[in-house]
Amino acid sequence: MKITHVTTRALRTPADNPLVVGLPAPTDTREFVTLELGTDQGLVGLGLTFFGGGLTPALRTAVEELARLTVGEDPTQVEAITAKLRRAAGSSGPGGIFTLALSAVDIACWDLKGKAMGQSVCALLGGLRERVATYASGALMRPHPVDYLAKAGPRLRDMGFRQMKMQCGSEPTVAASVERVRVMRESIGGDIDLMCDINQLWSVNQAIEIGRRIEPYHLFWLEDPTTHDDYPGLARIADALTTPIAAGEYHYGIVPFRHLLEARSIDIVMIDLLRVGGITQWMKVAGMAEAFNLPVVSHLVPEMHVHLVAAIPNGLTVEYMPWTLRLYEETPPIEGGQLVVPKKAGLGLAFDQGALKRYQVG
Ligand code: SMN
Ligand code: MG
Repeated sequence: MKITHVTTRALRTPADNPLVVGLPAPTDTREFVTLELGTDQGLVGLGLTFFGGGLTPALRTAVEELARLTVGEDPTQVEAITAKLRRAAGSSGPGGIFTLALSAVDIACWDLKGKAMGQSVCALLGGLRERVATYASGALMRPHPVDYLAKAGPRLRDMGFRQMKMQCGSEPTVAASVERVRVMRESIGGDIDLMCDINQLWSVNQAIEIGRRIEPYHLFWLEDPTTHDDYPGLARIADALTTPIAAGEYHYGIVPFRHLLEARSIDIVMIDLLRVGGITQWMKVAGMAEAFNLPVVSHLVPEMHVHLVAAIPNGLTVEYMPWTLRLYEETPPIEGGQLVVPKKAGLGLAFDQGALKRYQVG
């Protein structure tokens, strides 16, 4: 099989959150770049990337340029393609736009590999489980006041979610942070797994102080309590608290995970498919985590991550963040609080061509 043609698009969608209703209509937007790799066998592989922000046109150009370099290549030879793209990109990697663009190409190659072999990406990668735990994300965000959280949390529970994540970190006092977690926990009861994301907003000492005071509310994990590359600082927090510390979404490529793991900075390894460099690199980090006896969780793009978390023995849960779901004809359903792994070949996804046209920019 050979790659014969390439289609990329930059998209802009409203930044709404279909997990919950009753929120004010969003005014901001989200940007995505899509990739379709066509082949001489008539198969089309799909890929996606984002995090470009205002540089999304540049990210699209990077995806287009890298994808063009794969024309004539066999998409099943993913490491050979990666090596070629790294060489071609000179020293513009390893982080930032190069890696985000590489991820789209890598994902599309894995989709093609699955389609060519008539197997799901999950099956190709190990095929351990048919469904995985998942948690509601994006509904209990930092700008939402605590009384909103107390209404939205039970709604998510009533929708069938057994796990959900809130954000904290911008409260003016320690007491307000503790109160936010207390109210959230009390609104959903003790049976639901509750995670809390700080998105690097606390100092190490703040994280330890507040972290100790919220231990009675039994968080499933505390995420990115401080700066992502303060490896010893994270280790101090992880040592001081019983609550598991999760981090990894901000790291590009595979090497920073070596530092996180060697420094014992984290208890739960969060891997972002787009920042790590795609499916090939995601699996390498999952293996590193397994060797350190640590569980792995995903970041965003649940429709793709479901294959990966389901395929590895240390896969814990998939973040169900609905940002990208409107771009497809169909996405994996949630049954009994678990995400069902698609059985169709490849990623089991098809872009909704109407949505692509509607949201395309440039
Ligand atoms: C997050 C990060 C980046 C974009 C959206 C959401 C958040 C998460 O940290 O973990 O979902
Ligand atoms: Mg996060």
